[in-house]
Amino acid sequence: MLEVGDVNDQPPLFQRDVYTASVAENREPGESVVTVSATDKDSEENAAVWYSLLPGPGYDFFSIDPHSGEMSTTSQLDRELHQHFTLRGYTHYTQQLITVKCGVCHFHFR
Ligand SMILES: [Ca+2]
Ligand SMILES: [Ca+2]
Repeated sequence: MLEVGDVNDQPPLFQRDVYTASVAENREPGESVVTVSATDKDSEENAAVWYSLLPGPGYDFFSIDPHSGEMSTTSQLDRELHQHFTLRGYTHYTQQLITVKCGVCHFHFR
């Protein structure tokens, strides 16, 4: 029997190029914003995906979980200072860049 091993020949691909999200101002840091997702058609470790944000304006207000792709805030946002952010995300194995557009909305009292 010849065992056929998987070769890491498939790059992770995002399902979308642009994600839009909104987050309310004055929330505690750690507020979930959006979860981005890329899939890789290889097997097991060859299908691992690591997510990152590209350094740029406003990116220090957000962090991304490298495994889950969940983006969250790292500090409170003030709509009077920032009404929206445009962030770029990528995976470590491809050059594909995604755009995450995040609006900051007013807190709604309920
Ligand atoms: Ca493969
Ligand atoms: Ca792969």
